[in-house]
This record gives sequence, C-alpha cells and structure tokens, in this order.
Amino acid sequence: MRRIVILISGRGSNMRAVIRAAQNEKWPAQIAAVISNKADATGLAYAAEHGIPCVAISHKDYPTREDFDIALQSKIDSFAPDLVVLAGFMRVLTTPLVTHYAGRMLNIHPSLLPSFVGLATHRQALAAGVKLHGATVHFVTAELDHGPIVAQAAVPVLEDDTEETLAARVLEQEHIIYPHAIRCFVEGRLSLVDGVVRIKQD
Ligand code: NHR
Ligand code: GAR
Repeated sequence: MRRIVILISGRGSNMRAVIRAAQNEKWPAQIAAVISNKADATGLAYAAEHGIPCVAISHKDYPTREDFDIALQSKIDSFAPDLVVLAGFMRVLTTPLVTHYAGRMLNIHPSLLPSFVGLATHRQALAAGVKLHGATVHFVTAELDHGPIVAQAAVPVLEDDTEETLAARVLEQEHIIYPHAIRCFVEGRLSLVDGVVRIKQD
C-alpha cells in the first residue's frame, strides 16, 4: 500500500474527492494523514470523522517560513508518505522542503498553467478576458506553479461569469482530474521524460 499525506488549508473539497476515490476505486494506497496549517480548516473535521489521522500545525507559531517548513517536514515524514498531495494548501513552500519531496509532491492549481500563477486565478482569468480557463495538476518544484504538468481540464468562460461562478465550474473539474492523477501516481504509471510527464495507459 502506498501512503498518501494530504496538506490542506481550508474547505478540503479536493481532499474529500481524493479520499472518496481512493476508497471507492480501491486504490493500492491509503490516506496516512491530513495536515492543515489552519486549526479551523473544515476539511480537518471531515478527515477526523473518517478515522484519518489529522494534525494542525500553524505557521503562525514559527518565526520564519524556514522554521515552519522544518516542523512541517518532520510532521509529514512521521507518517512515512510515498506521496504528498497539496489540496488547497495556501503556504508557499521553501526550496529545502520541496527538494526533499522531489518527484513525490503534487499540487492542483486553479488555472491552465503556465497562465495565471499565484493567487486569485479566477480574477486574473476574467481580467485577461480568456475564453477558456481551468485547472492543472503538477509536480511541485521550487519555482511556484511551474513543475511538470500531470493533468489539465479546461472550462469555458461565460459572458456573465463572476469569480464565484467561474471558480465553481473549475472546481467541478478539479474533483475529477486530481483523483485521476493521484491514482496514476500510486499505480506507478507516471514517469518524467526530459521534464515532461508521461502516463502509461492501463
Ligand atoms: N511551493 C512551492 N515551492 N512550489 C509550488 O509550486 C507551490 C508551493 C506551495 C503551494 C500551491 C499554490 C497554488 O496552487 C502551492 C504551490 C499559496 C500561494 C501564496 O502566495 C501561492 C501559490 C500556491 C499556494 N500563499 C501566501 C504565502 O505567503 C499566503 C496566502 C494565504 O495564506 O492566503 O505563502 O496556487
Ligand atoms: C481549489 O480550487 C484549489 O485549486 C485552490 O484552492 C481551492 C481549494 O478548495 N488552490 C489554490 O488556490 C492554491 N493556492 P478545496 O479546499 O475545497 O479543495
């Protein structure tokens, strides 16, 4: 069984989609823990109700980003993960931590990368006037939102969209592509060729 640790900061709807798919599709993997940098994340309560070990570790308790990441890394490693999944995790991670999990840390970002890195991606998409928007699953590297792309889904941007309506349309796709990408990882079907992700079909 592969061991997955999920990092969240809030609602945790992607986390729930992953937990559900792992159980329903009988992945060769278990969710070893859910870790949040916010104690009041609603996703933590859901994980606890499902018997998954849960930890809150607040970045506010550490003087620097480096100190927080050292504590976070040791907490993550205490669960011996094969894969670390960022699911709405809202803290930028330092290079030493990212290097430690190279090739075994995934993120879902709410835009069609390489467009619209960073925060407020739906606002950025509306301001740019793009007609297609979406979500990207990528390996995490030191450069924010720039790691090798595993999966993407596109949605139309409609004339009367607000950030909220657009976010909801994208989120629906996130709940499909993130579990699928993670399943490919735990089944050993992902590989990197010249910095590009290849997926072996089953
Ligand atoms: N860390 C590295 N090194 N590389 C990536 O690709 C990362 C990462 C950490 C998180 C998720 C990311 C996203 O999908 C992610 C990818 C937070 C911020 C941010 O600016 C930016 C991107 C992402 C996550 N966070 C603020 C900070 O100061 C805090 C914002 C808040 O608390 O609301 O860390 O978009
Ligand atoms: C998702 O849309 C995710 O892509 C995005 O936040 C939302 C989290 O929702 N992630 C980021 O913006 C990372 N900076 P969730 O907690 O319900 O999964």
